[in-house]
Amino acid sequence: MSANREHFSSRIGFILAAAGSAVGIGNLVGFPVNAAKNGGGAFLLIYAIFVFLICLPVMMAEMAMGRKSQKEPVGAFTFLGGESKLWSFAGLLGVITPFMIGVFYMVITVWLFGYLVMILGGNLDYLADPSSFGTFINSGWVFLALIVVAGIVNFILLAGVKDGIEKAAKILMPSLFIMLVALVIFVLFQDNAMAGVEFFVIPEFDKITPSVVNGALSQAFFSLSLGMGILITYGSYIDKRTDIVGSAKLVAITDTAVAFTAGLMILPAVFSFNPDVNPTELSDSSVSLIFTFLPKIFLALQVSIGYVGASIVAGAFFLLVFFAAITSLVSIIEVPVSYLVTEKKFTRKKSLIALLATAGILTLFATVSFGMVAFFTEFVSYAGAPKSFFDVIYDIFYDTILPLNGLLVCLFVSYRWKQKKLSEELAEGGNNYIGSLSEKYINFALSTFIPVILLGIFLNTVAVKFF
Ligand code: VAL
Repeated sequence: MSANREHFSSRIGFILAAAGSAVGIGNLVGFPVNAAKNGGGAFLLIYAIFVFLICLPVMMAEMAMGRKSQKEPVGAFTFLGGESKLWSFAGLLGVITPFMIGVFYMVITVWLFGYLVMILGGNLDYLADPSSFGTFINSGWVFLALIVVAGIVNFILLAGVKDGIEKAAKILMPSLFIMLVALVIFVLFQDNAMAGVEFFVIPEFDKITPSVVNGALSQAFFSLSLGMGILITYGSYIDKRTDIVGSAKLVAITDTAVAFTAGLMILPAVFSFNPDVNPTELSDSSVSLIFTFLPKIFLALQVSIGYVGASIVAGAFFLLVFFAAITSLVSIIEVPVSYLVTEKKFTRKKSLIALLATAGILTLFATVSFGMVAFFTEFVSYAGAPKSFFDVIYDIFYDTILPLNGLLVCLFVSYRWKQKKLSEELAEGGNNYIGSLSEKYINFALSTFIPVILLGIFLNTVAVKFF
């Protein structure tokens, strides 16, 4: 164990940081709408099965790789797998992926921040007009918001693992839980809220198609921060006393519970605040839902609690999503930071400057790819349509590479690092893992059907997205 590697101060610190990474824009906003539109309770069931039977073993494998090697993805794959071109490449993908996901995640976080500030400044009525979104993202304000958000992320990461990442999670996560519960209680007591709950949970098995199943697994993978090197990196910040098996279960339960609870907030709000809205108008994209649909819903609350009241509820919602986005963004950017610190012997400060100069520029390109600069707006064309710079990063790194990275982790721990060593690592922390049903299941699943499923998703996504 490397003596000078900084570690989380406690197991709870690690769990909160990992849950902070997991709980993000994906599950707070994307999940509820996906679930409601694609079979309600039936989707929830499939999603929960995927989280626990497929994602959880991958999560444990990533954490175990990080803790055993005490390194980020590139270091972990080479340290545990020896010199091999294939596995160094897998490690490299584990660093490039979060670097690129960080670019589009940053853009959305910047918009969230902009909306939050505008709502607090009394502009909810302006934002409720869906055309305001296009105006805002093409205005100079986004650059100001970008500087502030990049500043916040830098401030947290510069302070390090314990005083930065862990401390931020310890403050932001409990605040997020409190706001979420307060909003859910408020929403559920409004008239007609139960219609939204029904829309969200009543199972409709006939809506479950192969593409819904595929979407549920991708959603679960993204939501749990898998395939992005994050949990390898966070795993390298814990010591042998931390029980990975138990901690991973808690992270998965927290993430799923937050996603479910978010559904109990968003759908009833749609039904109750603005009864004129037809729920089938709900968009599949989290982005248009947050920025063009929900402000209109919140504004309708002014009839019952006044404009200031409606702005407070909307502000609380945007603050909640912003907190979730910041703890996720921090975890995404920490992977390349950790790579530069561990492999290239940069200081944290120098790593952050290097990232600001590289990822920062790509983020600028992505920011102006919504109409401001034609070159980035119509960057390339595939699948018969022009795509912006933002779209390209999203399609490649969110949709396509994540299952590939997950597949590489499964093959690596089962066939290169070997099951016995994985089991020994997962048995640390006093959990009677060796010989348990969990051990048998995890070894079997990671070496057989999980990689097959992930390969299927990867190939299917390539075919559907790019051809
Ligand atoms: N898991 C997070 C989310 O759901 C990030 C890290 C991708 O938004």
